[in-house]
Amino acid sequence: MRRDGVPSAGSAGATDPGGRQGGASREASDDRRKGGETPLRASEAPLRVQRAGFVSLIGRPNSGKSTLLNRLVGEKLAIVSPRPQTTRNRITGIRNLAGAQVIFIDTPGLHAPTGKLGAFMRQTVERSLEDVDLVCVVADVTEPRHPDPETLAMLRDHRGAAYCVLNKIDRLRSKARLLPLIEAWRAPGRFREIVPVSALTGANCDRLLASIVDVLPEHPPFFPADATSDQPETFYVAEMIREKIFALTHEEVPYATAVRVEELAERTTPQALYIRASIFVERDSQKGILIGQAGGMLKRIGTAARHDLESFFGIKVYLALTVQVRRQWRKDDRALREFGFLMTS
Ligand SMILES: Nc1nc2c(ncn2[C@@H]2O[C@H](COP(=O)(O)OP(=O)(O)OP(=O)(O)O)[C@@H](O)[C@H]2O)c(=O)[nH]1
Ligand SMILES: [Mg+2]
Repeated sequence: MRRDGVPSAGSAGATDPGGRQGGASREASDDRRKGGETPLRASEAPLRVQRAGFVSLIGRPNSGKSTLLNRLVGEKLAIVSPRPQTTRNRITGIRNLAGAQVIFIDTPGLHAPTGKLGAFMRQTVERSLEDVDLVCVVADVTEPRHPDPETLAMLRDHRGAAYCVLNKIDRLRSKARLLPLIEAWRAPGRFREIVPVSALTGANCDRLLASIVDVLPEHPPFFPADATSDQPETFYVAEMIREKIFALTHEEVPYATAVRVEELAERTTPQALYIRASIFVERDSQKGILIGQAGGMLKRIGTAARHDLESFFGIKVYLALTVQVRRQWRKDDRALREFGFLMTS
């Protein structure tokens, strides 16, 4: 998602109804000519099957769903933290490949919902199972329960294909430890494939992506070839600020925090992005922690977020943050709606 005029892959050239890029096929025929072969006429060119579809990533909190989404899409779209219940919304990430477009949906971790925000997060997972072509259950191999009964229960009403992704294999001391886990997830007979990966190192993620593409239906792309998400930029900005709050504050504070972007404006001379955002907490004591001594904590959050935003957008970013108290916002329908946590339908 660059704003510095650097074209993203596939942005040049029109896409025909079959999803092939004009530019790309021209290049291919130039190559053939260089190699001394007679170029194929359009009618003789082998037809590549175009696939496109939606893939949900579900699983227990902290299993690595967001890390996997970022890895499979090839861009950091979802925030990650070592603590559970980091993701609150449905996050989409689009991977465009030659002949396929995969739309991944990252979801909040499956846990017993507490309060209205918890109920929203749960509903978000349930909705993410509707109308998808594939569900990937992401399970952390270092967790004690395999298969996790709650995750299996979630799949009970889902009729479509499901894969089990055994994540964090980099943390296993020996590969032999993987075999009983594979058997445990195979036993219910629910999963078409069981794929061990490390979302962190990328190990086996290409194989996972290839087998995901295999089950997608033949369909033209749903989004333009250079799209990486369907969410507005303001959503990512708010999420990146929230990620820094997860990284720098403790206990209840990150869970009691919501971020709203009030203004996002691009100016051209010099080219920069001006962002103004509010951080909401539930109590004065939390506000004190977020601001810190002499504003030190807010400054650290702002600097860390600005750094990431600059590499995300590819241009200079000015970021102004303020902290406000909105008492009990996690129980307040109006506040929840305002911060984007109520289903619209
Ligand atoms: N060692 C290792 N750590 C990983 C791997 N994948 C994710 N992690 C770490 O696990 C933690 C949780 O990762 P997330 O991607 O935020 O997990 P999540 O499933 O999205 O969590 P929620 O949004 O809270 O449900 C982070 O500290 C990640 O760096 C992996 O393959 N190996
Ligand atoms: Mg997450």
